[in-house]
Amino acid sequence: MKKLPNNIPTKDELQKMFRMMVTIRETENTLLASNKAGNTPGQVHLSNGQEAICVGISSHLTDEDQITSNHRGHGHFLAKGGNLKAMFSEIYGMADGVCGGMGGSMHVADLSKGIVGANGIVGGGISIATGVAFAKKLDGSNHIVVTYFGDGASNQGVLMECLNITALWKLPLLFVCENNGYSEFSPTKTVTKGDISMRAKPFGIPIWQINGNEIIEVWQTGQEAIEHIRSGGGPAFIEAKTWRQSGHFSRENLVLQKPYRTEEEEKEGLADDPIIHLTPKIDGAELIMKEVKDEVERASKAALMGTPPASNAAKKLMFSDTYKGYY
Ligand SMILES: Cc1ncc(C[n+]2csc(CCOP(=O)(O)OP(=O)(O)O)c2C)c(N)n1
Repeated sequence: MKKLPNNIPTKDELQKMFRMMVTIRETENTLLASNKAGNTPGQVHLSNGQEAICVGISSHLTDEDQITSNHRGHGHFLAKGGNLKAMFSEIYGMADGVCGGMGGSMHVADLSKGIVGANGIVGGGISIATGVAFAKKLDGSNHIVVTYFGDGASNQGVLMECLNITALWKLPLLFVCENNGYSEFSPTKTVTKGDISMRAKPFGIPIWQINGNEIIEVWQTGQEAIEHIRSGGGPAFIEAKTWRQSGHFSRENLVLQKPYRTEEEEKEGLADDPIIHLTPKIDGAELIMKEVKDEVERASKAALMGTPPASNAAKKLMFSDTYKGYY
């Protein structure tokens, strides 16, 4: 296990990261309200409480670096530079969404920003990232790939396969496990044995286990891990402990027969909030929060004014020209 580094972000960097964390939180809250109002086709998986992880990591990435994400991917998308209004439009199923309104919440992607995509198949993003990292290695660039996945996904066999090959071929991949305490409705400790990060140990991959609710810790570790990868050292693994404030999906309370976490747990979890931790360090935090609230509200309202894709758009948007003639 690597020791925590002690470099620190500048005041400006901290403020930028605070703004992004608040943007993600406000976006998720708006999506929950939109979901209740019937404006999202299907459910949404919200990342409230987990914002510091993708924001801290993304602050070391460029558009040429790429990420893969999971079903809880709105924050990953925004932190990597994805467009807010285009994401709302996508989740509302509108033609001007970032994927033409065809992908929805679990498939937000924007290749121009290095966002290879969210993914509804648990663990699916890990293997896609491994392929992308292989391509980067073949290109000879020093750009890297980050794959975000949950503690539940770490029990998928594909993680072992990808740890093995990325270590053997020294691929430029940062594994980021967002350990938020639950896999759907199962507390992690009831389905997962041992320290997740230790799964990378037999492959000789450097490991950091951090508090994912402390942005400075995430930023510091992200910088060190990414430097290791960019300098050709091969993959790195960060396990960031956090707590999922929202339900597994937006309106789980409508289908759950009994709660899977106690009131005490909820109270403790909500108090350990990455935005609450960071706020005292930010000058003008209140103003930033207000500006962000207005910006998010405007983006959501503008997205709702869009129109759904035409019915014949499915063929054009879902199949590449390579397969012309097959459909
Ligand atoms: C291959 C596969 N198995 C099962 C599911 C159903 N499923 C959706 S989310 C989820 C839990 C994932 O937990 P975790 O990886 O910890 O992510 P979190 O939801 O906590 O962010 C499961 C089992 C799925 N989508 N894909």
